[in-house]
Amino acid sequence: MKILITGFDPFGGEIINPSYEAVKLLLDVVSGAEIIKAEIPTVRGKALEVVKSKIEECNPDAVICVGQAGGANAVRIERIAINLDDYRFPDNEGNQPIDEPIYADGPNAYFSTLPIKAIRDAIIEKGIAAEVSNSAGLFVCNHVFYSIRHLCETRFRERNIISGFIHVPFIPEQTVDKPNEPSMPLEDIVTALKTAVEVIVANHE
Ligand code: PCA
Repeated sequence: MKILITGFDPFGGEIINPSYEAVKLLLDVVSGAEIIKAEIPTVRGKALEVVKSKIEECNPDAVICVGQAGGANAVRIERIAINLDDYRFPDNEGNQPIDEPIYADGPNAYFSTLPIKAIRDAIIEKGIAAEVSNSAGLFVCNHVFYSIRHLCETRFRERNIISGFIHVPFIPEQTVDKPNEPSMPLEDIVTALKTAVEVIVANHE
């Protein structure tokens, strides 16, 4: 089995993004599955281009996109992607769409095709806070999540790729200047992502 896992570059004034910091630390093989890692820009449209070309290049069986959710106190396994861009602030190239559909001809929403509750339960079992989340926001993460699910239902349909999104909290070094914000150690985030991969591999067999 081959799994593509992506993280984002820093945005919103941060100098690191825990999503890619954690993705980088995953081993290249987890439970016998080949792990392909990619960093994607926090830029509307461009982020998807990177994921799409990686899918074309590597032909994965599963795609997990990971992003930072400042303010989260648990790993959030996202359930649903919405066909809407409504950015509260500009992305890394100044794009700030307001109430614009991502695909004019797409359905209003897609569900994750990852085993979200099994992933949540397995992460909690390792002593790390995790929850199923019913909103990935309306910024670049939701944009990528929706677009990947749309591609998996259309252009890549015959490949039977499962795909979904996981949001992760800040890591402690990001909250030194914002002491009221929750954070999670990077090693726990890495363990959570590794656990998600293990569950996906176990479900695939
Ligand atoms: N989080 C943002 C975009 C990039 C990231 O890591 C979001 O939640 O939309």
